[in-house]
Amino acid sequence: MKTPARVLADQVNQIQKSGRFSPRSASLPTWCPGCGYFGIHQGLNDCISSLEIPLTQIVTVSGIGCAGRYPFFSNTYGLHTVHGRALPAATGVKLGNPNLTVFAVGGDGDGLAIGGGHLPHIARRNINVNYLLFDNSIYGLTKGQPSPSSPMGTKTKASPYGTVDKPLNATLMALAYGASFVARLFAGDPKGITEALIEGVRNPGFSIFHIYTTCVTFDKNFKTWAHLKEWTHALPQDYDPTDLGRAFNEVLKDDFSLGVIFKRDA
Ligand SMILES: Cc1ncc(C[n+]2csc(CCOP(=O)(O)OP(=O)(O)O)c2C)c(N)n1
Repeated sequence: MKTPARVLADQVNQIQKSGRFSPRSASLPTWCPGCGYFGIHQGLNDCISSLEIPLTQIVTVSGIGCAGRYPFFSNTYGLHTVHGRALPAATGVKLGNPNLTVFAVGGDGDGLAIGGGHLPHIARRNINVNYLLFDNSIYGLTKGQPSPSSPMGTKTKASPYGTVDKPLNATLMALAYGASFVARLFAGDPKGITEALIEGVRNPGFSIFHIYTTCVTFDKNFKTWAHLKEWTHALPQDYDPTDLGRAFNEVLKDDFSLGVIFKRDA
């Protein structure tokens, strides 16, 4: 009798042999119904399909969390590593085989708390990894504690009187650390995610995609779908993403303008 893993592997092989090019895994995502991560999944899958990179040439690397489960739901090679270590693991993959297209994925807890020390270094080394930061401002997998990007006053079971710390701004940090490509996006706009990803994957060097998303289960008040839809909007029409000074000014004055914030050819 075939093991479940064998059945799955056979299905994936069949899809690949049939010439159908789908980055969607045979395993369906286990995220909660309504989770913002479905929009990101759609955006990344459409990017991979449009770029027509063979699935065998792509590796998706994650840490731990609901976002960390991502590699299971993608028909690329994948590494589900330990909490906060997606970026160093992705660096190793890319250095081991520079021909691969490498995506690192993870939540705001994974990337800004326990793994926060890795972002400056992958940026200053300018490793050609594409990092999707799923920012729902909450620790989803461990049932809703506040994260370093939670707005002040966020009430959770672990912060019943509201958080008192100022949130980190991942877009601003990425600019300060010298990332070559910085985009700020919204899970409710998968098309926008796809477009930015295509541009970022083509741009050499480290690319970060800071994606606002929501945790429908543990955040009923702060970064909800309704609020994110109301707050987010496009960058100004005359915006020039090659001007680093303008990028800093934009991000300091507006938390919710979306698009390619900065890019350089490096
Ligand atoms: C070393 C270590 N510390 C703590 C944990 C517990 N833990 C698992 S996931 C997680 C936070 C996940 O939050 P986030 O990265 O924002 O991802 P999300 O679940 O929201 O996608 C924590 C603290 C762990 N697995 N390993």
